[in-house]
Amino acid sequence: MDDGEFLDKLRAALGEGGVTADPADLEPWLTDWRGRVTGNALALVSPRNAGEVQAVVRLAAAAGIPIVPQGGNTGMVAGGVPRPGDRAIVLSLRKMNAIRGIDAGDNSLVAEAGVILSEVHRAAEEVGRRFPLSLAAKGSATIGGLVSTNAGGTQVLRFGPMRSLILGIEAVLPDGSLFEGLSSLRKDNRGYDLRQLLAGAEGTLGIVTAASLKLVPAAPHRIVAWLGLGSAYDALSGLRALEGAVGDAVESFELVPANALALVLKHIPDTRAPLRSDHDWHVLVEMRTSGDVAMLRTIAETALATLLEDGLIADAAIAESEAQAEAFWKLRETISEAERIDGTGAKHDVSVPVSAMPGFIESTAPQVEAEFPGCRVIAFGHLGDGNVHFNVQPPKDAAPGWVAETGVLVSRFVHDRVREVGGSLSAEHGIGQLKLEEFARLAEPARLAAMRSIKHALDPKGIMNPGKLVPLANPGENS
Ligand code: AKG
Repeated sequence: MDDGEFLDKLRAALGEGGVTADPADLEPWLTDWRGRVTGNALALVSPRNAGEVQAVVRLAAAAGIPIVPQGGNTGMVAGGVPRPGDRAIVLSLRKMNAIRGIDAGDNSLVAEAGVILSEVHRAAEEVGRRFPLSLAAKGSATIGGLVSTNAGGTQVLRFGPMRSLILGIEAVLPDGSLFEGLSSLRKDNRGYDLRQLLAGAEGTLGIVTAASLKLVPAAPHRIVAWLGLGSAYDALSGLRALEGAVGDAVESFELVPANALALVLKHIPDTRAPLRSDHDWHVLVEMRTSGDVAMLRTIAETALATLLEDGLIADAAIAESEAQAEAFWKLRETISEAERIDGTGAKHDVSVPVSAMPGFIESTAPQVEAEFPGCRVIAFGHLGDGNVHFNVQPPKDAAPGWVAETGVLVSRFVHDRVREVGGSLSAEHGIGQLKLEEFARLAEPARLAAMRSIKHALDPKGIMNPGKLVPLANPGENS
């Protein structure tokens, strides 16, 4: 089947409005949001329901044309865009944007793949519940992408990543069949967990079309504090002390180094430093309750006073209003954007055992800066999950090709240190295209062999998002 015939068949299945091959229409779908990868595609298809996704998959399977599923295109590893030179179609799930149902009795909500995360938050709040996964891109990230990448975010400390919030999944498998796994059962012990296989599979085993999600009771009251401190070690000791005082009310504990805060203050409008004094490290902490917020505040204030007395923190400000709490969060959630404005660096989303993270940061940062003179490490993020974004900005006078040349060496250096402490090169962003070679270099042979077998068993024609997540047996073919 030639490309023209294939596109005609897609149009017959989806209607004219569901398919475009116009380069101007395609353009925004071909580049990841950081602008690091621009791929090629024959067409963009936009199905309106699972039946139309099935029709597309059957046509693509018959023609041997790969499918790249895309949601909000907010991913960090270029998993949702085609590769340069691909003869593929991009399948957008954004038209599948219905919340199919909410059951407050079951504490569950069923959302189609194209529903935006903030819409799920709003819908849950309307019935007195909440969906406890949040991240900076909540206004554009979609449920299908969040499931397919097993996204993390700022509430993993208490509620775990996306995988722990999935009750069921509906997905179109590579042969065009529909896996109807949308139940809201809390217990289901029928062997292999297909939901968890599809979650985090980055579209390589099928296309997630809807998910049944776990809701938790609303906890409308929050205390948000900004702390100034001297080291990442003190930050972790502070977290454990706070947990001792307020228990699992601590939902977020985000580490922000002075250089990240400085970038935000420089590049992001309407931001200002929350503390009068300067500190090497900062922490944004959020505690939530459905009960007596005055009581939580008193306990939190006492705990923070003890941390000050013990010298674990040097200064603290508790937000006095929702507006101030939002202003604190803006400082944390715009670090990524401030870094992007400042210039693309080598990005690492690493995890190590939580107790090893302060030592990892404090020892690896100077090693990187000594090995690659002029580079600056910006290590921020989810300290309590043992996950920081250990990003390395290039020297001020770096040549335009720095990321592709020196940046690759920096990444190998960082990932080797991560491996030495038993960590992972992808804590929450996935593998996509950008981490594929490093994953192939560092993963245990048995892990890779099992992943390739699963991929081949479910997608023998290799049409589902090829070149993402699963390294080929011959590493030279991955790039
Ligand atoms: C975060 O802000 O938590 C992210 O995942 C962004 C990471 C990055 O920009 O490197």
